[in-house]
Amino acid sequence: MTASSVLQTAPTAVEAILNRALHGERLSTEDARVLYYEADLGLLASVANTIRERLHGNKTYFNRNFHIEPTNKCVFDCTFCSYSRNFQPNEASWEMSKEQMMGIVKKYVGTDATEVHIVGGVHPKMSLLFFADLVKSIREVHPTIHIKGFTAVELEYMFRKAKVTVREGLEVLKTHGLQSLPGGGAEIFDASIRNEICKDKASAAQWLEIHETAHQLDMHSNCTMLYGHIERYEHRIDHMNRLRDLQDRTQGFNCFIPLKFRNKDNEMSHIPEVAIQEDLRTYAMARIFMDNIPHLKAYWPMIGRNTAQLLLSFGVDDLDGTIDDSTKIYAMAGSEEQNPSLSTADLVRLIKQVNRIPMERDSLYNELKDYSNERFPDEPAVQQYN
Ligand code: V47
Ligand code: SF4
Repeated sequence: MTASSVLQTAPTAVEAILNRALHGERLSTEDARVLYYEADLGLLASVANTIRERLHGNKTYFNRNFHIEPTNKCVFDCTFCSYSRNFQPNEASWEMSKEQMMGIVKKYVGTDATEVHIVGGVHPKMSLLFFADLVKSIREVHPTIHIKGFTAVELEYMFRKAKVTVREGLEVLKTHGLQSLPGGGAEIFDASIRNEICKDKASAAQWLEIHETAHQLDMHSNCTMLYGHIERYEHRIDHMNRLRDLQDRTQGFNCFIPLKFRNKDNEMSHIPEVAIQEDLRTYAMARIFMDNIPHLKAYWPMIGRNTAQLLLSFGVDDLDGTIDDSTKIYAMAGSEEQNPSLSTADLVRLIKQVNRIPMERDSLYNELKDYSNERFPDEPAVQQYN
């Protein structure tokens, strides 16, 4: 039975809204509120999956990437963050030199990795010129790797310290080789929530301005939402609505990544993590409401590989990448993924196991390779039931 045939039998308010979504109509924030509070999870899943399959069929995207995390020292003090260490002695912190970071890059020259993702704490000594020079050196050593780097929070601080405008700062980084921006730092845009969880860093307006300017400079970016802490559904809807509005103007977002709040070792550890049903609902709502952002990503190092696999039936079409054990952010926040690394064979198996087509992509979602018929020497048999 399809989602549309279920909906024809009992047109309640929820079903009427879902029917409109299935007919390609844009949902209002009030529609989203009704769905979030009242819709049956099974129905939301069915509609989100129908939309996902209309957009991408059975394809599930992944890429081959590695992370560089230059430092975990940070001038900010977000209450949800388990990763940052301030500048007190004896804190478990690191700070990488340019040479150390280039050492990581050199390891990947000649490999199949297509993207480096640079993200870290906000360190006062790591300036715009430091990062422009780093990006330039990466480009020289590895001319084909796509460089995705720096959250809007890192950029806002760097540009402010360098006394340049957002446009000038982005132009400097772009000229040196930066190609796109990751989606971090968005958290929840609502001012009252932001004031509670990350009051001293880039505001919602600054985050949105940096991404809008990047899009105007032909740089693509991702967007995120940190959910499952002190925010309510209304705040999530407002957040997604602001991203949807910006996307209407620029079409520059590649994907949306809902990030589940993890509660280990941070100032919000007393807040329990939400149940898996809440994760499924949030992703399905995102697929239904964000009608102009092409991809929905489940970032498996944060949500865990099993939930990520399940989310492929709730609107998700992208699992990020192989990562190669090079990120610490989520392990430190309590994710079940303590050493996040999946080989390409693992990732392909994860996708095939739920009858989807594993499709390697580049950073801009150009398709690189369909793995449907690929057999790895050590690939375990995939049991399929339909
Ligand atoms: O902005 C920090 C989040 C983000 C916690 O663009 C936490 O492809 C949950 O944005 N629980 C940074 N989340 C990472 C990020 C990202 C990751 C992967 C891919 C991409 C992409 C972007 O991590 C922060 C914040 O929202 N975060 N602490 C925590 N305790
Ligand atoms: Fe710093 Fe980012 Fe952690 Fe906030 S989330 S404290 S900006 S590293």
